[in-house]
Amino acid sequence: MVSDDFVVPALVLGDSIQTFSCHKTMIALISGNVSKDTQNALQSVGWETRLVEEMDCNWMDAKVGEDRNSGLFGIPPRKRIKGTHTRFHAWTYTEFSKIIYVDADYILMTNIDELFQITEHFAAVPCSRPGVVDPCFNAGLLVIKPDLKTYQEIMKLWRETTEKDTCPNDQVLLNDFYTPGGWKAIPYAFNIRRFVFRPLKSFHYACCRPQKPWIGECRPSRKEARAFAGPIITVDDMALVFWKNLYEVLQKYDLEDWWRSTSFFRPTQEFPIVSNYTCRA
Ligand SMILES: [Mn+2]
Repeated sequence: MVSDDFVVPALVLGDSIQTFSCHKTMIALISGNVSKDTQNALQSVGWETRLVEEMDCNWMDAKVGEDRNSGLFGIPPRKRIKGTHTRFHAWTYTEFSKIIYVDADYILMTNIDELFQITEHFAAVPCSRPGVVDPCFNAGLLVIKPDLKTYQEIMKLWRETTEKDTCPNDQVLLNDFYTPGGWKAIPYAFNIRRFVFRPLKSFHYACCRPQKPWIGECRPSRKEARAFAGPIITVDDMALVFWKNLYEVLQKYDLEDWWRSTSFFRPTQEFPIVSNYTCRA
C-alpha cells in the first residue's frame, strides 16, 4: 500500500485470512505515505505492517535518470498505477520458506493454505479464464519462494528493459521474467476476476467489473448488506459480499470510530431512510 486508499479492501482481506487460514502471519507492505491511523486499523485486524520503499515506474525512471514514458511500449503518466512494483520486496523476505502474495483488493472465500505446499519456486494464475489461451499470468496472487538472487535478477531485468525502451508494469515484467516455462500455473479458482466462477475460492476486485466497491458511487446500506445471504450469481453480488464483510469488520475489530473519521464514511448511503442502492444490474 502506497496510500490510504487501499486500507478498506486490506481490512476485508485481512479478516478473510483470519477467518479461513491456519497461517496467521500476515504482512502488509506499506510506504511512508500511509498514515498512522491507517496503520493502526491494519494492525487491529492482524496485519503486521512493514515500512518499505515504494517502487513503480516513476521510481525506476528517476533511477535511470530519464523519463521513459515515450518508449515504444510507453504507458502515459496518467495510466501509471502508483507503487505497483512495491510487491517485489516480498522476494527479499527469506525468513519465510514460502509466501503467498496477494493484492489488497483480493479476498478469500475459503481456505487456500494448500498453496503453501507448492514445491515450485513460483506459481500464479493465468490471465484469462479457463478455455482462453493466453500465455500470461495475473500478478494479483503469486506464490513465491523468497530468494535474494531472484530478487536481484528481477530488478536487473526491470532496469535493463527500462533503459532499452520503457518501464514495464510489474505484471508485464514478471511475465517476461518467468515466461516461458518458468512458472507453475495454478487453478483459476485462486484468482477469479470479472465474473463469477466455481469453485469460488477467492475473488479479486481487479479492474473493472465490478467497479472496486470502496470507490464506487453506490454502496448498499448496512441493513441491505447484512440481509444478503446469497446465492452469489453475478459480480454485483460480489460487491455486496464485500460490503457485508466490511460492515462486519468495523464491528468485529472495533473500527467504527476510525471509519467515521475517514473520507470513506457515507452516512446517507449506509443509513438511508429509503434504500438507494441501485447499482445492481
Ligand atoms: Mn489487484
